[in-house]
Amino acid sequence: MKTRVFSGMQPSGNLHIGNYLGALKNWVRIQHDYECIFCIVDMHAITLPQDPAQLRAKIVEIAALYLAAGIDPQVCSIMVQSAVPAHAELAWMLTCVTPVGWLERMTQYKTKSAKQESVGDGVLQYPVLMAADILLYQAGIVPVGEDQAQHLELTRDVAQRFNSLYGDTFVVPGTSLPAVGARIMGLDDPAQKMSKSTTAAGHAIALLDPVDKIRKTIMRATTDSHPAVDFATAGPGVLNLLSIYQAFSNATDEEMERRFTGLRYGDLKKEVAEMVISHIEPFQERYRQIVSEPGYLAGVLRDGAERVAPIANSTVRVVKERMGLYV
Ligand code: AQP
Repeated sequence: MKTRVFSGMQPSGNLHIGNYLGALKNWVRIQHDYECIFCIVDMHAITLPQDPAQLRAKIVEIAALYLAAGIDPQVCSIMVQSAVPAHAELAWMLTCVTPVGWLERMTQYKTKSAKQESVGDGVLQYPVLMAADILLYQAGIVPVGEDQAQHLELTRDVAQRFNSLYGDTFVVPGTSLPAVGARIMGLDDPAQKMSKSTTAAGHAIALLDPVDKIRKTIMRATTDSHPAVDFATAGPGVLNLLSIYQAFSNATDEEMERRFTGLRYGDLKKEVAEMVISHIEPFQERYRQIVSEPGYLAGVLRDGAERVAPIANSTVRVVKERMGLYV
């Protein structure tokens, strides 16, 4: 039997090249080697305020982006989190075995709660819901970007705690980070992770940005005061541009050094822009075709949910039995 893979994205904004290089590209690469479930985690998105109509539209957009990136719905299950109620059921049961201190230590909780006057409980519980998503399917591998590594560590802790309290129940999952592109930084500020929720101009390249905008954003990216690429002394902005190029092109470290050493920053940016655009243009063309058939997309999401629901329901049943709930 193939190892099961689970991962997801929040429909909380415009997917950017960080989401693609950190996660989606990896999903496409491994989809034939494992039994994959790729989710649109809408219940995670509502941990922060969302406009309902916009959220509904984003769910469909993200599903179309998964397909445009090359996820094959014949091989993988693509589904929306809220379409399978077992996610919420298991999340509650796991909440009851998770110490609050574990959640308060999460970096994402600290960052997101610092930006708000009043912090919703969902922001704190976010990683428990993520643990439920993964453990529900007994996933062995979870391909994510580096920012989610801490949440995955927590998922393992929750699984181990449950297993030790109630007997072996959950597979303890492993993380899978890409070798290059696990943490793409903001183009305006290479000290900050590229993020959907940062709306500053020049920060991110969205997968659906027009080509002209992509070129402009890259040409204006923050670099450093050196004139040309030197791998030994390059600052974070230049390293970020080089990572973007390398992750899109799959070039080796040696190829990167040969191609870019001594190149002036303006020329580096031109090459990065062309590399990104050469991938994004056909991607956007596929996206347009996919959204022109909304019935097809709805069918993909319905099939995905129908395929995974029996696995999820059977895990919930076992967990209820182990915890002594009424089944
Ligand atoms: N900058 C990044 N570089 C590499 N990978 C990244 N990911 C996110 N940002 C980067 C990975 O993309 C997947 C989907 O993430 P998510 O939708 O759960 O959102 P997130 O991790 O909270 O990241 P965002 O895009 O910055 O969204 P907001 O601003 O809404 O929080 C994950 O695998 C993530 O690691």
